[in-house]
Amino acid sequence: APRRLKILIAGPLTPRVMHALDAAHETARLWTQPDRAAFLAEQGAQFEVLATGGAYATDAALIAALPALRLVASFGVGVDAIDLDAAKAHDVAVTNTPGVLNDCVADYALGLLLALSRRIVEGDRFVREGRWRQTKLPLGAKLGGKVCGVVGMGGIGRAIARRAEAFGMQVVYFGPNRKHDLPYPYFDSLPAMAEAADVLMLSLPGGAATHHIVDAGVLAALGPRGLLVNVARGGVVDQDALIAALAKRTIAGAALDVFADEPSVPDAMLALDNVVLSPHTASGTHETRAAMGDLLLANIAAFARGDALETPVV
Ligand code: 8YV
Repeated sequence: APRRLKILIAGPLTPRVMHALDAAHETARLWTQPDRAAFLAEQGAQFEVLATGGAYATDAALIAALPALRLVASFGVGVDAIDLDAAKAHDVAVTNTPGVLNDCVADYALGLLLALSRRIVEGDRFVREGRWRQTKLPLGAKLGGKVCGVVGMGGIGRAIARRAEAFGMQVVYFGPNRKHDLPYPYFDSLPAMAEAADVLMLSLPGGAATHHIVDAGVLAALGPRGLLVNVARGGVVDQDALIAALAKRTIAGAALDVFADEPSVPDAMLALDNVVLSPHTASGTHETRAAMGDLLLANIAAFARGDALETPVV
């Protein structure tokens, strides 16, 4: 029989996931503790599992405060909020929820690109504000025939590439490795790909290795007709450089689901008319969030049975 585990829940997960954890295990909620440090000092030693998500930091201090910890099970594919070195050093396994969100995140990335290139959000405001009677919405830009540069050709990048092809775009990609099973041209330099591309679609992992990989130089290379879509992490873009590039129109526009310091969006960004803003919701469908929750629960269930984890992060 699977063991009942002592599970610490780092922050609010979906109600269904929390209900399932409460029903099968002994749980505690870290975010509701009035004194987090005192709670961890008194009770931290009992938890074997930390159930968390991309918005909650699992840093070295938290891992050190949980000496019995053996599993960090995270809701979401991105693990940049987890100190993987500290986890490894303390012999803590980490799982995430890859694969199940690829289609919805890619759908949303193309939705953001269409919203930006075809001025869909602007058009909605235009009609609501009664401007249709006086004037016309400015023209947009066609996607077909343009070059779509995918930055990070993992599961999400591949799903974006298939959709971009269906829109008649030519796909190219940048990442640490060429993928030999893909027909698309590969670039080993991001500035060189930005120069060649009309659109940059960011679908790469966040964290130290990719911090500000999209900098002022990459934006300059993308050029005055270039469009940027980010469904990855805010930290992969130098946000100040992006605001400057959008304000000076050294790129044409951006559509952003992620930001440097969520949920804060700088006033200078809010003031721009060539950016579409979205509240980190690319995976946010009933179906995908349920599948992500199921995978998180399946990893914890495998751990409780002593079986191999479903989706360990390597
Ligand atoms: C989630 C995400 O909304 O999977 C990810 O990495 O950013 C999103 O799917 C987020 O992680 C929820 O915690």
